[in-house]
Amino acid sequence: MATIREKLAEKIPQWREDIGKLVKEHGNDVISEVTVQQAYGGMRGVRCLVCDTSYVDPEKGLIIRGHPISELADRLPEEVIWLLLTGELPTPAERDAFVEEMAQRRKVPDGVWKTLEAMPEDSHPMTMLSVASLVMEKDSIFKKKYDEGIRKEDHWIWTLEDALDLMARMPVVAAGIYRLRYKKGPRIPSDPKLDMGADYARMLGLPNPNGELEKLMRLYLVLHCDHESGNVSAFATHTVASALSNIYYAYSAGMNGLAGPLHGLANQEVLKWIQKLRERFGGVPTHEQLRDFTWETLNAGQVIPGYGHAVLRQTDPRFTAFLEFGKKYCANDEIFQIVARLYEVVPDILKQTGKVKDPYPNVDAGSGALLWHYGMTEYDYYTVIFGISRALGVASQTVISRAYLEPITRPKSVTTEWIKQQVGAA
Ligand code: CMX
Repeated sequence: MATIREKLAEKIPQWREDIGKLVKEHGNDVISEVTVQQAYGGMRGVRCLVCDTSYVDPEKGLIIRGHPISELADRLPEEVIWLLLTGELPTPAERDAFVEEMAQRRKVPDGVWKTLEAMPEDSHPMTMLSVASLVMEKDSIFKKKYDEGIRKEDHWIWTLEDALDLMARMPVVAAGIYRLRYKKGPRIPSDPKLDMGADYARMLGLPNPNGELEKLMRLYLVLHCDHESGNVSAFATHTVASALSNIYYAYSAGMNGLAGPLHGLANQEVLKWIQKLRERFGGVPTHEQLRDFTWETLNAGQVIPGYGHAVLRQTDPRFTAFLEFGKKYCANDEIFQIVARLYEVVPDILKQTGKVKDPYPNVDAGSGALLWHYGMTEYDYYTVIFGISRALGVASQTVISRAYLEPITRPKSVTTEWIKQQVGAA
């Protein structure tokens, strides 16, 4: 039975050969063009990145290495890591050994806790997460090996070591942040006998009725793990790592992007918005009240958090997976009922605006309601869980980029004057 490193060592030469041949034979073929609108419009739709860990189909949503995300909802996060990295699901024996390997990697250096404890008490938990990653940077194995002098062909090996350490440690760090930031008492140590999701749920110290919180955390870690490479957190991670900065620097950069309200912070914004709704109407509002509130938000020039997407054009299957979980385990919860009712109201309204390209819910629309149900009411923490899940994807993408021997990212910018001349504008 192969370890993940052996598995990759077996596959990478073939991947390199395939890509080398593709670039040699088709290097000058055009796969995308760039319009003036795209240059000013966040490069939306420009095909200029390669990501083999996952793909987002506008109609079907996230597909990980050929598997629609809905098919992976019952898998362990560790199985999904294996899939992201190798392109295959592990055999049961490979899975069990890998779960054990990842558990052994959960050791968080003491300096992380000391630094987090020294931060201002009202620091945002995402700032704490990003800082924790930077604190671990000094022990990067890739950095050490690079300083000693290693061949470019071998960069992926030490990047993999860092990537697996990062993925394994971040849930421990995140649980520690939760306990510290919200004064929940001492940290609960990791239990190496548990898988990543169950261990994280346990370290939070929240009630876990019938094992439901641990099921939710596994689901959470799987659903947010990757979303191809053009989103802000993945692209930021990719760009920083392309300078051969180690994974801790790169992931921290990605998390700083995830902390934006148009990206990962939207799950916190959803709960904030729902709280306002609840306060205004008391209990679960009627459809009419929800319509009024949605229009009021739009007319105030604000976005409806949890709705819309730069790539998707249908209900996000990750939202559907959370909705199904909620229907099964917390159908009577008021916040969950509001989320479900908003889904019946908001898309029609966003369509009426005539400008929103994707009027449907994204992953952030439903995730917070479930966390709230299980007692995690500190909604400014929610993006942290998104972040530790996203470590799985962005760290895997970094390993693959190094396996592909990708160079430093450096697109060309142009000036407005240049564009005017180019298109013959006055
Ligand atoms: N509510 C109100 N207006 C919205 C909207 C929403 N949920 N989604 C898009 N729009 C507006 C845009 O602001 C834009 O308006 P202007 O032309 O006045 O600037 C217009 O519709 C067109 O935007 P778009 O092409 O449909 O969407 P973008 O690709 O530019 O942006 C996104 C995508 C996600 C930033 C946007 O839909 C949004 O702000 N959604 C709310 C925040 C959110 O849920 N973010 C989480 C996304 C998932 C994630 O990354 O975690």
